Amino acid sequence: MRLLRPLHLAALTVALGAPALAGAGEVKGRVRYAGTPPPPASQPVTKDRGACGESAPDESLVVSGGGLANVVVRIVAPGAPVEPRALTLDQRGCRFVPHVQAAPAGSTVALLNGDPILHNVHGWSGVATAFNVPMPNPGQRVERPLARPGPVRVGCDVHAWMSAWILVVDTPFHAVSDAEGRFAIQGVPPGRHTAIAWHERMGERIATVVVPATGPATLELSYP
Ligand SMILES: [Cu+2]
Repeated sequence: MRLLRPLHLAALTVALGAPALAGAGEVKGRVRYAGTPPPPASQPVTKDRGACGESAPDESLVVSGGGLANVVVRIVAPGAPVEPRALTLDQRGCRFVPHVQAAPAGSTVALLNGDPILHNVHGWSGVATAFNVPMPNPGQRVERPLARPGPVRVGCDVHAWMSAWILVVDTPFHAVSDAEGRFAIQGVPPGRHTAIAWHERMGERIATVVVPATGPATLELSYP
């Protein structure tokens, strides 16, 4: 029994240390939409109604319970190593899914056609074409690189109402707000950081967040 005692002490130390570190490096919070949002809008579907339905929701401003969805929140971290990721942008019922996502430069996006009709996926970096992919076949999958930081606006040349955004970032620390505006970013080093929020219609907001050595940091952001 005497030999076991140091092991018990070690286990106790780990158990006591764990709660203090819970949430360390996490930046979480909510993006609020202050004021009364405009009523949800829809866009007319002008062709392929069999596959696309009668109307399509306008996803450019989605507010639920005062929270703003589809905001990319990122933490500025020069020199932090970034891991390229493999994104997926599906097309279902003549909508892009998801509407907004983010990834570091050097990542790839796999374009999928989940519909039984022709789509033509057209990505724009500002006024320059980032990719332009005709997708006539159901189940078709085509990968394209996301080379440099900045917003990529994605449309379909066949269906004018289709819209998605990919924010290509230069930091590993980023997240997209959910339907209630909530977000959580993991692994942020302790210290004072600049946070940048980006929304496709309302642009950027800048805030400061202090990440403690233990426990999470809370970041509240507000539009418009
Ligand atoms: Cu289309």
